[in-house]
This record gives sequence, C-alpha cells and structure tokens, in this order.
Amino acid sequence: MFVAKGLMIVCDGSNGAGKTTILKAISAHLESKGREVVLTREPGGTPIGEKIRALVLSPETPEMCDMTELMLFSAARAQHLNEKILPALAEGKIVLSDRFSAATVSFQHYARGLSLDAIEQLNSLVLGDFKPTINIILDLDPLVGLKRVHARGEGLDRLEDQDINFLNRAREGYLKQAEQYPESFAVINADQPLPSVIQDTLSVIDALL
Ligand code: T5A
Repeated sequence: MFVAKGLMIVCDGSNGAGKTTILKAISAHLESKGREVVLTREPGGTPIGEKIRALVLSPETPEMCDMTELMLFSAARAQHLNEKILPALAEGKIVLSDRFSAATVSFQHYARGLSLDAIEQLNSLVLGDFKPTINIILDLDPLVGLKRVHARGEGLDRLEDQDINFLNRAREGYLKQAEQYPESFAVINADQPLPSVIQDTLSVIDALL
C-alpha cells in the first residue's frame, strides 16, 4: 500500500453542473501556486477505465442490468486507484478527479435503488480505508444541467437519458451524503455565474492548503 502524501480533491454533483470547467480552474490555480496536479475522471482515468467508460455510458446498451452497471463503475475505480491515484499521491501530487465513489452512492443507491449496504461493501472492497481529502459537490437542478449539456451540442449518455426523477434522486443523494459527512464534503451552489462558482470553489481549496 502506498503512503498518501498528496491531496485528492473530487468534483462531483449533478450532470452538467460544471465539474469539468471548475476542475480546469482549480488545476490552473494550484499550478500557479507551484503544485503538481493530476487531472483525471471517473469512470475512466486509465486506459482500462476509459474502455469501461465507453461501455457503461453507451446509450447503445439500454439492456445493461443495474448490478452490471455497479460492477463496471467499481472495476474502473479499482484500476483508477491502483494505477493512477495512489502512485500520484505517493509522489506528493494533487489529484483532481471528475467524480469518484460518492457518485456510486448517489446514482446506484439513491437514484437506481440498489442496496446501500451492498454499495458500501463494494466501495470498501475497492478502496480499503482510502478516501478523498474532499468531495466538492456542485449542486444544480438537473434540468438546468441538462440544458447546459444540450447547449454544448452533445448527445446524452445512458445515465443522463433517464427520467428527470432519477437525476433528482441522484442530486438528493449528494446532499444527503454532504449532510452525513460534513468533514469530507463541501456543497457549492452551481446555479450562479461561472466566476462566482469558481470563487466559491477556490475558497474551499485554499482552506485545505
Ligand atoms: N456515474 C458515474 C454513476 O452512475 N456512478 C458512478 O460511480 C460514476 C463515477 C458520468 C455519468 O456516470 C454516472 C454519472 C454520470 O451520469 P460524466 O461525464 O461525469 O458522466 O457526467 P456529466 O455530469 O454528464 O459531465 P458533463 O461533462 O456533461 O458535465 P460537467 O463536467 O459537470 O459540466 P461542464 O463543465 O462540461 O459544463 C457543461 C456546460 O455548461 C457550461 C460549460 O461551459 C459547458 O458548456 N457551464 C456553465 N454555464 C453557465 N453557468 C455556469 N456556472 C456554468 N458552468 C459550466
């Protein structure tokens, strides 16, 4: 097991809430302070993880059962942690991840309805006692998020293409986790002009450094 010396910052939340945009701003901010940053994402982040991403998010596999979906997200995470995250942390780098384990609790438990106990057991099998330094949750009405994704001109992935109640339950799942574990979650209102969202997020980051 590597000794983690760096920090792991996760940006998570509603679809289209601005995670990718905000992570780029955090990355530039940290690099301007001389920190070495690894920008990554889930599902994905490694060659194996990116292949799993293509499969699990494909709108062409509507027949995928809920348990297969859960196992694929978890398999991608096991590879991500061991191949990329732990080595980077051991070198003292800051890992910035677009989504991580809180997404499984929100989407596969709160939205899909799989047992929380099963998901926590799987997360602990994959992660052991590892947990991110902070989960920054960009909170946004999923309808607003989907409008942003549409405006970007891209199609919806298999999970975005669920009904709106599914996405609302996932949003509630993030808020419940943040309430339950305030020491490792920070909730940011993502329904503000981008400079304000960036400013609120950087205040959380600076408090960690
Ligand atoms: N999933 C994932 C699970 O079910 N279980 C799991 O365990 C994991 C890890 C992953 C999907 O998989 C699910 C959740 C997801 O459904 P994804 O690519 O992470 O897919 O998901 P998305 O949230 O759909 O990612 P997006 O790239 O679409 O959205 P982002 O990154 O949140 O948003 P971003 O930065 O690309 O911004 C979207 C648009 O909005 C604009 C941006 O310029 C961009 O055009 N924007 C704003 N506009 C106005 N005001 C602001 N404040 C704005 N911020 C950004």
